[in-house]
Amino acid sequence: MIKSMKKVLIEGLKLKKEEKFMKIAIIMGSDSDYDVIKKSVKILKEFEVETEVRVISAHRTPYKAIEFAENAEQMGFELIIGAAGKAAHLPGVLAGVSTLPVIGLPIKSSTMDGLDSLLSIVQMPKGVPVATVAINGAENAALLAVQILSVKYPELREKFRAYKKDMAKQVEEKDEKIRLQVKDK
Ligand code: C2R
Repeated sequence: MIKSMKKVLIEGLKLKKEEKFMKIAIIMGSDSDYDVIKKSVKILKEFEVETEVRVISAHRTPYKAIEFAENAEQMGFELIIGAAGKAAHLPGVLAGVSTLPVIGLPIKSSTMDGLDSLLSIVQMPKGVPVATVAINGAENAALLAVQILSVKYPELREKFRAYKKDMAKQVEEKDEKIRLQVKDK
């Protein structure tokens, strides 16, 4: 009896811990986008943000896209990154249905160098914002997601602060290196 009560308690605690966990979804229009997306996944892993990656297309699987967007919040997601190339309507459709913040990541996958995706994602009509990053800007999509979630999770803000510090340190090291190189010539 006591043993089973303990089990329930532990299960409950686990659930509570999981509930607290930051969780985002990366929805890409095709698996051919994954080469770019994996850079977002890497960063989100570094920040220990739980990330689910799915292939769902507003064009090829429209009902699934709508169903996902309708249920995303209930599934525990707090933010969606929508990544697509060509006529990239996916992030806009997700943002049209869900109230979660949507980051749009234009993928360079056509003969138009990704400008088609960028314009399809960034030129949203008022009322349905999609926070669009650069063409193939997978790292910034992940970092922006971290920054948005850090409003709720202070530990993420601290990690992001450390990330920025480390980035500045790297630039300073490069500056020092190039100055020495030029001086030696
Ligand atoms: P394939 O390589 O599968 O032919 O896809 C994908 O994101 C991909 O970059 C080519 C490109 O089509 C994009 N795609 C969209 C959508 N679904 C797929 N833009 C959409 O619903 O917006």
